[in-house]
Amino acid sequence: MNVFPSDFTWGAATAAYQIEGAWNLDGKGESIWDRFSHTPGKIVNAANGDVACDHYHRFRGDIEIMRQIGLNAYRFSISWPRVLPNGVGAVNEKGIDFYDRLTDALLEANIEPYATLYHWDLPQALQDQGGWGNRDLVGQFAAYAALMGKRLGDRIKHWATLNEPWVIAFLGHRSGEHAPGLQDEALSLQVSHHLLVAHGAAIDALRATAPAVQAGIVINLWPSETMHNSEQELKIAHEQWQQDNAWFLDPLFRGSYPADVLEKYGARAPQILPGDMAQIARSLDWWGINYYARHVVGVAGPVPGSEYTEMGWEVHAPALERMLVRLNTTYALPPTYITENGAAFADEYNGDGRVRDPRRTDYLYAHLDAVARAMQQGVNMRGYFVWSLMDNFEWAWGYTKRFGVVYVDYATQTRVLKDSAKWYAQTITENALAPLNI
Ligand code: IFM
Repeated sequence: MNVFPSDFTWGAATAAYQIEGAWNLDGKGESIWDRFSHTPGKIVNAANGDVACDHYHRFRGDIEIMRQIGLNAYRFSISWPRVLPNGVGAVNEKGIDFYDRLTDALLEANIEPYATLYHWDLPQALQDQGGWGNRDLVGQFAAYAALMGKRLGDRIKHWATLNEPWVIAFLGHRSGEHAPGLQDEALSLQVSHHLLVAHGAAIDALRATAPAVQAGIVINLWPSETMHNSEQELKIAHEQWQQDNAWFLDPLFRGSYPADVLEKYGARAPQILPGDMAQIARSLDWWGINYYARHVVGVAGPVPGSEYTEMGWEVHAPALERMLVRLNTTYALPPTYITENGAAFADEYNGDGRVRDPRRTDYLYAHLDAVARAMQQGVNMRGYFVWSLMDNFEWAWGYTKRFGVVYVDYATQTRVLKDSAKWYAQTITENALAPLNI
């Protein structure tokens, strides 16, 4: 049985648009996800985040649930248009009040808040001026970061600038399956660069306004592994790693883009201004990895013998251990967290007070075990956040994918702890992986 350090952070994560609801209440401005989800044809079943889990009104009950699970940390995001309806300029005090109350209630419950400044809900007013393709966003994001540092930095110690820049750049601006729904590769590459520069500018802004903060970023990583280890497969896997992961990691931890990827993009490569790379490579107090699955090169369709989640993602925890060890030998890493890890399964609730989700518990067990193994090999892991605290709006998939360790009945907003939440609670209490058969 793996024992974790006594100061290990045990958390759960959510994001504003996925749970808050109250999309136009108390002065909140429109976000690109409000606009996108209200556009016919974009989201499964025409769902939207107008109400979502109604967390805006139910956050105290949700904190009570966190307490029951025994979490010592909660990762959430701040909705930029809730606090700055136009993205810049006039502050919406009622929006700040919400995050004030949430923060105070978390601290009262002895739950450490981990705030993310940007989990995809850009103010629509800024999108109307070109969104992340517009370099002005760098200064505007830094100003937003400074505001939040000033207003909440006395109580929130851990801040992440961005959540998953890969998704923002490429699902939002290349494939178009996420807001703002654009399909332009050169734009997506410029966006990825603006995101990274904005991240560095926000790190400076946070530190300038709240010197005691721990500032970091959250990156989603999908390692590419091979089926037969042939030379050809290894080459493709390497190229995928460079293009998807090193594209963000090298600038952050080395101050340069991978030369092979820049060369491949040629004229589509982003415009980089003097000083940008140093701005991106600011030292970080911590960083988070969101890990769900791996890509496997050399197999068409499912990997024989592997299990898949409702998202169609392979369940394969050993790839997490291998990736953590590899990252640790490749870069000089700051303290590292898993800021998201979890699985969607077709959970059902029959009203008897229990949601039986053994496959999720197995998934969490295997991935936490991988984290523990990586720690034994010297990786400086400080904590783990399950995705997600509760079922929520899964972006283009609407409410059809349930990732929570807490079940949400959307018709009544009833919450029910799934069996996986009970297993996680026991693991947290023991600070060691609980047996699977509880
Ligand atoms: O729901 C998302 C989250 O917003 C970002 N990371 C991946 C999760 C599951 O797709």
